[in-house]
Amino acid sequence: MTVKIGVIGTGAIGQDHTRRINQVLAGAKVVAVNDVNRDNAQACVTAFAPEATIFDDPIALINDPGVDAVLVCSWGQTHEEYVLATIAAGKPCFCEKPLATTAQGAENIVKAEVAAGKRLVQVGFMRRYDPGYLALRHAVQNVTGAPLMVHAAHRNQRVGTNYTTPMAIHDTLIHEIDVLRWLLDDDYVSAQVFFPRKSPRAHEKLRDPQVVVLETKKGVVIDVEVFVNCHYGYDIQCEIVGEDGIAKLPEPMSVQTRSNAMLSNPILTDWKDRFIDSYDYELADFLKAAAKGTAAGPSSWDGYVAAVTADACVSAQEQEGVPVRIALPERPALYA
Ligand code: NAI
Ligand code: ISE
Repeated sequence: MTVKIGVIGTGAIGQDHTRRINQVLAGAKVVAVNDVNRDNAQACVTAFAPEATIFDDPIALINDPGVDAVLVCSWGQTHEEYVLATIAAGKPCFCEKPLATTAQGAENIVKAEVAAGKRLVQVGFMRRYDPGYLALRHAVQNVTGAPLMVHAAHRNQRVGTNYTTPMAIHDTLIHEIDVLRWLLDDDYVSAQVFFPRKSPRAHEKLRDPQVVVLETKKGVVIDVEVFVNCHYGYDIQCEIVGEDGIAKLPEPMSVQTRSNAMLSNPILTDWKDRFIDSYDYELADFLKAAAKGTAAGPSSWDGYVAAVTADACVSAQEQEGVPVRIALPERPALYA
Protein backbone atom coordinates (compact mmCIF):
# COMPACT_ATOMS: atom_id res chain seq x y z
CA MET A 1 0.00 0.00 0.00
CA THR A 2 1.23 3.52 -0.80
CA VAL A 3 0.33 6.01 1.94
CA LYS A 4 -0.83 9.25 0.32
CA ILE A 5 0.60 12.23 2.20
CA GLY A 6 -0.48 15.87 2.40
CA VAL A 7 2.14 18.40 3.57
CA ILE A 8 1.15 21.71 5.18
CA GLY A 9 4.01 24.22 5.27
CA THR A 10 6.58 23.79 2.51
CA GLY A 11 9.47 25.89 3.81
CA ALA A 12 12.84 24.43 4.83
CA ILE A 13 11.73 21.30 6.66
CA GLY A 14 8.48 20.77 4.73
CA GLN A 15 10.48 20.57 1.51
CA ASP A 16 13.14 18.39 3.09
CA HIS A 17 10.50 15.92 4.37
CA THR A 18 8.82 15.92 0.93
CA ARG A 19 12.17 15.06 -0.67
CA ARG A 20 12.67 12.34 1.93
CA ILE A 21 9.24 10.75 1.34
CA ASN A 22 9.39 10.91 -2.47
CA GLN A 23 13.07 10.19 -3.02
CA VAL A 24 14.50 8.33 -0.02
CA LEU A 25 11.81 6.32 1.78
CA ALA A 26 9.50 3.62 0.45
CA GLY A 27 5.76 3.11 0.93
CA ALA A 28 4.45 6.66 0.65
CA LYS A 29 4.04 9.55 -1.74
CA VAL A 30 3.37 13.26 -1.25
CA VAL A 31 0.18 13.91 -3.24
CA ALA A 32 -0.90 17.30 -1.84
CA VAL A 33 0.80 20.40 -0.46
CA ASN A 34 -0.31 23.71 1.04
CA ASP A 35 1.52 26.86 2.12
CA VAL A 36 0.30 30.39 2.86
CA ASN A 37 3.10 31.40 0.55
CA ARG A 38 2.08 29.79 -2.77
CA ASP A 39 5.60 30.29 -4.16
CA ASN A 40 6.95 27.96 -1.49
CA ALA A 41 4.32 25.34 -2.34
CA GLN A 42 5.20 25.66 -6.02
CA ALA A 43 8.95 25.41 -5.30
CA CYS A 44 8.32 22.22 -3.31
CA VAL A 45 6.21 20.66 -6.07
CA THR A 46 8.71 21.61 -8.77
CA ALA A 47 11.70 20.26 -6.88
CA PHE A 48 10.34 17.17 -5.13
CA ALA A 49 6.71 16.32 -5.94
CA PRO A 50 5.85 17.10 -9.57
CA GLU A 51 2.61 15.09 -9.39
CA ALA A 52 1.28 16.70 -6.19
CA THR A 53 -1.72 19.04 -6.13
CA ILE A 54 -1.35 22.48 -4.53
CA PHE A 55 -4.26 23.19 -2.16
CA ASP A 56 -5.07 26.81 -1.27
CA ASP A 57 -7.01 25.70 1.81
CA PRO A 58 -5.12 23.58 4.38
CA ILE A 59 -8.34 22.25 5.94
CA ALA A 60 -9.54 21.08 2.51
CA LEU A 61 -6.20 19.27 2.11
CA ILE A 62 -6.67 17.53 5.47
CA ASN A 63 -10.21 16.42 4.62
CA ASP A 64 -9.53 15.40 1.04
CA PRO A 65 -10.36 11.69 0.57
CA GLY A 66 -7.18 11.32 -1.54
CA VAL A 67 -5.01 12.19 1.50
CA ASP A 68 -4.36 9.35 4.00
CA ALA A 69 -2.03 11.16 6.44
CA VAL A 70 -0.80 14.71 7.05
CA LEU A 71 2.59 16.31 7.81
CA VAL A 72 2.32 19.66 9.63
CA CYS A 73 5.51 21.64 8.87
CA SER A 74 4.24 25.22 9.07
CA TRP A 75 5.25 27.75 11.77
CA GLY A 76 4.79 26.60 15.36
CA GLN A 77 1.82 28.83 16.22
CA THR A 78 -0.25 27.22 13.42
CA HIS A 79 0.33 23.60 14.49
CA GLU A 80 -2.53 23.25 16.98
CA GLU A 81 -5.27 24.11 14.45
CA TYR A 82 -3.98 21.71 11.79
CA VAL A 83 -3.28 18.84 14.18
CA LEU A 84 -6.79 19.16 15.68
CA ALA A 85 -8.34 19.18 12.19
CA THR A 86 -6.33 16.05 11.24
CA ILE A 87 -7.43 14.23 14.40
CA ALA A 88 -11.04 15.25 13.65
CA ALA A 89 -10.62 13.70 10.18
CA GLY A 90 -9.39 10.48 11.87
CA LYS A 91 -6.07 10.57 9.99
CA PRO A 92 -2.50 10.06 11.25
CA CYS A 93 -0.58 13.32 11.69
CA PHE A 94 3.15 13.95 11.87
CA CYS A 95 3.61 17.36 13.50
CA GLU A 96 6.96 19.12 13.50
CA LYS A 97 8.07 20.43 16.87
CA PRO A 98 6.70 22.19 18.80
CA LEU A 99 3.37 20.36 19.01
CA ALA A 100 1.90 23.70 20.12
CA THR A 101 3.43 26.94 21.33
CA THR A 102 1.46 26.86 24.59
CA ALA A 103 0.74 24.13 27.12
CA GLN A 104 -2.99 24.81 26.68
CA GLY A 105 -2.70 24.23 22.93
CA ALA A 106 -0.89 20.93 23.46
CA GLU A 107 -3.43 19.87 26.09
CA ASN A 108 -6.24 20.49 23.58
CA ILE A 109 -4.51 18.06 21.21
CA VAL A 110 -4.01 15.42 23.93
CA LYS A 111 -7.70 15.65 24.86
CA ALA A 112 -8.81 15.34 21.21
CA GLU A 113 -6.57 12.31 20.66
CA VAL A 114 -7.75 10.63 23.88
CA ALA A 115 -11.35 11.24 22.77
CA ALA A 116 -10.51 9.66 19.38
CA GLY A 117 -9.39 6.58 21.37
CA LYS A 118 -6.17 5.85 19.50
CA ARG A 119 -2.73 7.29 18.76
CA LEU A 120 -2.91 9.52 15.68
CA VAL A 121 -0.10 12.01 16.33
CA GLN A 122 3.69 11.75 16.16
CA VAL A 123 5.75 14.80 17.17
CA GLY A 124 8.96 15.56 15.24
CA PHE A 125 11.36 14.96 18.13
CA MET A 126 13.82 13.28 15.77
CA ARG A 127 16.71 13.09 18.22
CA ARG A 128 15.11 9.99 19.76
CA TYR A 129 15.97 8.27 16.46
CA ASP A 130 19.56 9.56 16.28
CA PRO A 131 22.10 6.69 16.48
CA GLY A 132 24.30 8.83 18.80
CA TYR A 133 21.50 9.52 21.28
CA LEU A 134 20.39 5.86 21.12
CA ALA A 135 23.97 4.80 21.99
CA LEU A 136 24.04 7.38 24.80
CA ARG A 137 20.77 6.00 26.20
CA HIS A 138 22.20 2.47 26.09
CA ALA A 139 25.25 3.69 28.05
CA VAL A 140 23.05 5.43 30.64
CA GLN A 141 21.04 2.23 31.11
CA ASN A 142 24.04 -0.14 31.17
CA VAL A 143 27.30 1.65 32.02
CA THR A 144 27.15 4.98 33.89
CA GLY A 145 24.95 3.91 36.81
CA ALA A 146 22.12 6.17 37.94
CA PRO A 147 22.47 9.69 36.46
CA LEU A 148 23.38 12.57 38.80
CA MET A 149 24.00 15.49 36.42
CA VAL A 150 23.74 16.40 32.75
CA HIS A 151 25.77 19.07 30.92
CA ALA A 152 24.39 19.94 27.50
CA ALA A 153 24.74 22.62 24.84
CA HIS A 154 22.65 23.60 21.81
CA ARG A 155 24.53 25.99 19.57
CA ASN A 156 23.37 27.47 16.27
CA GLN A 157 25.66 29.55 14.06
CA ARG A 158 23.26 32.47 13.82
CA VAL A 159 19.56 33.39 13.81
CA GLY A 160 17.53 36.05 12.00
CA THR A 161 16.04 39.19 13.53
CA ASN A 162 12.62 37.50 13.79
CA TYR A 163 14.04 35.03 16.35
CA THR A 164 13.04 36.05 19.89
CA THR A 165 14.30 35.20 23.39
CA PRO A 166 11.29 32.89 24.14
CA MET A 167 11.95 31.11 20.79
CA ALA A 168 15.27 29.97 22.25
CA ILE A 169 13.02 27.82 24.46
CA HIS A 170 10.04 26.86 22.22
CA ASP A 171 12.04 26.40 19.04
CA THR A 172 15.52 25.39 20.17
CA LEU A 173 15.73 24.11 23.77
CA ILE A 174 12.54 22.10 23.10
CA HIS A 175 14.76 19.37 21.56
CA GLU A 176 16.76 19.02 24.80
CA ILE A 177 13.59 19.21 26.89
CA ASP A 178 12.29 16.14 25.09
CA VAL A 179 15.43 14.11 24.51
CA LEU A 180 16.83 14.51 28.05
CA ARG A 181 13.54 13.42 29.61
CA TRP A 182 13.62 10.36 27.29
CA LEU A 183 17.32 9.65 28.04
CA LEU A 184 16.82 9.85 31.79
CA ASP A 185 13.35 8.27 31.87
CA ASP A 186 12.35 11.08 34.22
CA ASP A 187 10.21 14.24 34.35
CA TYR A 188 11.08 17.81 35.32
CA VAL A 189 10.10 19.56 38.56
CA SER A 190 11.71 22.97 38.11
CA ALA A 191 13.38 25.33 35.65
CA GLN A 192 15.73 28.26 36.18
CA VAL A 193 17.37 30.55 33.61
CA PHE A 194 20.57 32.60 33.76
CA PHE A 195 21.75 35.12 31.19
CA PRO A 196 25.52 35.62 30.89
CA ARG A 197 26.93 38.73 29.23
CA LYS A 198 25.18 39.13 25.86
CA SER A 199 27.03 38.16 22.68
CA PRO A 200 27.63 41.21 20.45
CA ARG A 201 26.37 39.05 17.53
CA ALA A 202 22.87 38.78 19.05
CA HIS A 203 20.39 41.24 17.56
CA GLU A 204 19.13 44.15 19.64
CA LYS A 205 16.09 42.42 21.18
CA LEU A 206 17.58 38.94 21.70
CA ARG A 207 19.19 37.79 24.94
CA ASP A 208 21.80 35.28 23.84
CA PRO A 209 23.38 33.08 25.16
CA GLN A 210 21.41 31.69 28.09
CA VAL A 211 21.79 28.80 30.53
CA VAL A 212 18.75 26.77 31.51
CA VAL A 213 18.92 24.66 34.67
CA LEU A 214 16.34 21.90 34.99
CA GLU A 215 15.82 19.61 37.95
CA THR A 216 14.09 16.24 37.62
CA LYS A 217 11.83 14.21 39.91
CA LYS A 218 14.71 11.79 40.59
CA GLY A 219 16.95 14.74 41.59
CA VAL A 220 19.13 14.99 38.47
CA VAL A 221 20.37 18.55 37.82
CA ILE A 222 20.74 19.51 34.16
CA ASP A 223 22.43 22.57 32.71
CA VAL A 224 21.82 23.41 29.05
CA GLU A 225 23.63 26.23 27.30
CA VAL A 226 21.52 27.67 24.47
CA PHE A 227 23.67 29.86 22.23
CA VAL A 228 22.11 30.66 18.86
CA ASN A 229 24.79 33.04 17.55
CA CYS A 230 27.84 30.94 18.38
CA HIS A 231 29.22 31.70 14.91
CA TYR A 232 31.55 28.69 14.57
CA GLY A 233 29.07 25.91 13.67
CA TYR A 234 25.98 23.86 14.56
CA ASP A 235 27.08 22.08 17.69
CA ILE A 236 25.06 19.75 19.92
CA GLN A 237 26.72 18.49 23.10
CA CYS A 238 25.47 16.20 25.86
CA GLU A 239 27.33 14.59 28.75
CA ILE A 240 25.66 12.46 31.42
CA VAL A 241 27.41 12.07 34.76
CA GLY A 242 26.31 8.93 36.59
CA GLU A 243 27.16 7.22 39.89
CA ASP A 244 29.69 4.92 38.17
CA GLY A 245 30.86 6.85 35.13
CA ILE A 246 30.29 9.37 32.39
CA ALA A 247 28.74 9.02 28.92
CA LYS A 248 29.09 11.59 26.17
CA LEU A 249 27.09 12.05 22.95
CA PRO A 250 29.38 11.01 20.05
CA GLU A 251 30.50 13.69 17.62
CA PRO A 252 29.10 13.30 14.07
CA MET A 253 31.37 11.22 11.85
CA SER A 254 33.95 13.31 10.00
CA VAL A 255 37.33 12.83 8.39
CA GLN A 256 40.23 13.93 10.54
CA THR A 257 43.00 15.58 8.60
CA ARG A 258 46.65 16.36 9.32
CA SER A 259 47.87 19.25 7.24
CA ASN A 260 49.85 22.49 7.62
CA ALA A 261 50.93 21.52 11.14
CA MET A 262 47.26 21.14 12.16
CA LEU A 263 45.17 18.18 13.27
CA SER A 264 41.56 19.04 12.32
CA ASN A 265 37.99 17.80 12.17
CA PRO A 266 35.29 19.80 10.37
CA ILE A 267 32.25 21.00 12.34
CA LEU A 268 28.82 20.90 10.68
CA THR A 269 26.90 24.14 10.22
CA ASP A 270 23.36 23.03 9.31
CA TRP A 271 20.82 21.18 11.45
CA LYS A 272 19.60 19.35 8.33
CA ASP A 273 22.98 17.59 8.02
CA ARG A 274 23.56 17.00 11.73
CA PHE A 275 20.42 14.85 12.16
CA ILE A 276 19.95 13.65 8.58
CA ASP A 277 19.62 9.96 9.49
CA SER A 278 17.24 10.65 12.38
CA TYR A 279 14.84 12.55 10.10
CA ASP A 280 14.80 9.53 7.78
CA TYR A 281 14.20 7.09 10.65
CA GLU A 282 11.46 9.15 12.35
CA LEU A 283 9.50 9.52 9.11
CA ALA A 284 9.95 5.84 8.23
CA ASP A 285 8.44 5.03 11.65
CA PHE A 286 5.55 7.42 11.00
CA LEU A 287 4.82 5.98 7.55
CA LYS A 288 4.86 2.41 8.91
CA ALA A 289 2.28 3.27 11.57
CA ALA A 290 0.27 5.51 9.20
CA ALA A 291 -0.16 2.56 6.82
CA LYS A 292 -2.11 0.94 9.69
CA GLY A 293 -4.10 4.13 10.37
CA THR A 294 -2.28 4.97 13.62
CA ALA A 295 0.86 6.72 14.94
CA ALA A 296 4.01 5.70 16.86
CA GLY A 297 7.12 7.44 18.23
CA PRO A 298 7.08 10.65 20.31
CA SER A 299 3.45 11.26 21.26
CA SER A 300 1.13 14.17 21.89
CA TRP A 301 1.76 13.53 25.58
CA ASP A 302 5.50 14.04 24.99
CA GLY A 303 4.65 17.21 23.06
CA TYR A 304 2.43 18.35 25.94
CA VAL A 305 5.09 17.70 28.61
CA ALA A 306 7.59 19.60 26.47
CA ALA A 307 5.14 22.50 26.14
CA VAL A 308 4.48 22.66 29.91
CA THR A 309 8.24 22.60 30.55
CA ALA A 310 8.86 25.23 27.87
CA ASP A 311 6.23 27.52 29.40
CA ALA A 312 8.00 27.20 32.77
CA CYS A 313 11.35 28.01 31.12
CA VAL A 314 9.91 31.13 29.47
CA SER A 315 8.51 32.20 32.83
CA ALA A 316 11.98 31.55 34.32
CA GLN A 317 13.50 33.79 31.62
CA GLU A 318 11.25 36.58 32.87
CA GLN A 319 12.50 36.20 36.47
CA GLU A 320 16.19 35.42 35.98
CA GLY A 321 17.65 33.06 38.58
CA VAL A 322 14.32 32.19 40.22
CA PRO A 323 13.31 28.50 40.07
CA VAL A 324 9.87 27.98 38.51
CA ARG A 325 7.99 24.81 39.54
CA ILE A 326 6.77 22.38 36.88
CA ALA A 327 3.70 20.25 37.65
CA LEU A 328 2.08 17.70 35.35
CA PRO A 329 -1.34 16.08 35.52
CA GLU A 330 -1.60 12.28 35.42
CA ARG A 331 -0.63 10.71 32.10
CA PRO A 332 -3.69 9.33 30.24
CA ALA A 333 -3.72 5.54 29.75
CA LEU A 334 -3.45 6.01 25.95
CA TYR A 335 0.20 7.05 26.47
CA ALA A 336 1.21 4.37 28.99
P1 NAI B 1 10.19 27.93 7.30
O1 NAI B 1 9.88 29.34 7.63
O2 NAI B 1 11.35 27.63 6.42
O3 NAI B 1 8.90 27.22 6.67
C1 NAI B 1 7.63 27.32 7.24
C2 NAI B 1 6.62 27.38 6.10
O4 NAI B 1 5.30 27.39 6.66
C3 NAI B 1 6.76 28.64 5.24
O5 NAI B 1 6.83 28.28 3.88
C4 NAI B 1 5.48 29.44 5.55
O6 NAI B 1 5.03 30.20 4.48
C5 NAI B 1 4.53 28.31 5.91
N1 NAI B 1 3.40 28.71 6.72
C6 NAI B 1 3.38 29.60 7.75
N2 NAI B 1 2.14 29.71 8.26
C7 NAI B 1 1.36 28.86 7.55
C8 NAI B 1 0.00 28.51 7.63
N3 NAI B 1 -0.82 29.07 8.52
N4 NAI B 1 -0.46 27.56 6.77
C9 NAI B 1 0.35 27.00 5.84
N5 NAI B 1 1.66 27.31 5.73
C10 NAI B 1 2.16 28.22 6.57
O7 NAI B 1 10.36 27.19 8.70
P2 NAI B 1 11.01 25.76 8.98
O8 NAI B 1 12.40 25.94 9.45
O9 NAI B 1 10.72 24.84 7.88
O10 NAI B 1 10.15 25.35 10.30
C11 NAI B 1 8.84 24.86 10.20
C12 NAI B 1 8.52 24.05 11.44
O11 NAI B 1 9.44 22.96 11.53
C13 NAI B 1 8.65 24.84 12.76
O12 NAI B 1 7.70 24.39 13.66
C14 NAI B 1 10.05 24.46 13.24
O13 NAI B 1 10.18 24.55 14.65
C15 NAI B 1 10.15 23.03 12.77
N6 NAI B 1 11.54 22.61 12.52
C16 NAI B 1 11.97 21.44 13.05
C17 NAI B 1 13.27 21.06 12.90
C18 NAI B 1 13.75 19.82 13.55
O14 NAI B 1 14.95 19.71 13.73
N7 NAI B 1 12.89 18.90 13.88
C19 NAI B 1 14.22 21.85 12.14
C20 NAI B 1 13.65 23.04 11.58
C21 NAI B 1 12.35 23.40 11.76
C1 ISE C 1 15.14 24.82 14.46
O1 ISE C 1 13.74 25.03 14.33
C2 ISE C 1 15.41 23.39 14.81
O2 ISE C 1 14.56 22.62 15.15
C3 ISE C 1 16.84 23.09 14.93
O3 ISE C 1 17.03 21.71 15.19
C4 ISE C 1 17.38 23.92 16.07
O4 ISE C 1 18.75 23.70 16.23
C5 ISE C 1 17.14 25.40 15.82
O5 ISE C 1 17.61 26.14 16.93
C6 ISE C 1 15.67 25.67 15.60
O6 ISE C 1 15.47 27.03 15.31
